[in-house]
Amino acid sequence: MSRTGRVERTTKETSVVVEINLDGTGQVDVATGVGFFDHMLDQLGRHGLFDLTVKTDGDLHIDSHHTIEDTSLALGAAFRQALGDKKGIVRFADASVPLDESLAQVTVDLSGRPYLVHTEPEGMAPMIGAEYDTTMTRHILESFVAQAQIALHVHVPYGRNAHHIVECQFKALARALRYASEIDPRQPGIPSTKGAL
Ligand SMILES: [Mn+2]
Repeated sequence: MSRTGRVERTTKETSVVVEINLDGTGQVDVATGVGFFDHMLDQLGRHGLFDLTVKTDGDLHIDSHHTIEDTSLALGAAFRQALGDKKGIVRFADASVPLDESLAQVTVDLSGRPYLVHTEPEGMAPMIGAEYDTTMTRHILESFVAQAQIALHVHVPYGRNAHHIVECQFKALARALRYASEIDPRQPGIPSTKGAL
């Protein structure tokens, strides 16, 4: 049974295509037009061992907001689709990933209910490169969570460099999503006393 998702999302602001294979090897082909965001999606696929294709054609003449937000919504929807009925999955996972002076701690429940808790150090640099507004990190996570329908807690208890602070979050997110979505050989059914997730 292949655990894959494919989502096409087109509005007057953006056109997005996302394909994901949860049981991949980290093959990533990403082009959103926003370099730093591509770098983050690359981390997500590589460290999640997801095969991930993302193509976004967005209204970058305005700014990168719609491009980043809509890509994140489509990615969340594709992830949800790939999980299918969630039979046999581990469901809960956490991962801590340092990047030099910064640390990210991510905990996830593939619960069927969207909820985000997110904290970052105060006083981050407002931009990474010319196109990535650092307040977008929370917006990416909110958008992903809304469509993936997961509970996601992301904390950066300390860090200084904005690039490091954001990148360690995507690496830890990748690892936590990988472990939570893996098949648990001891757990044949849907891991919920409700019988559904
Ligand atoms: Mn928005």
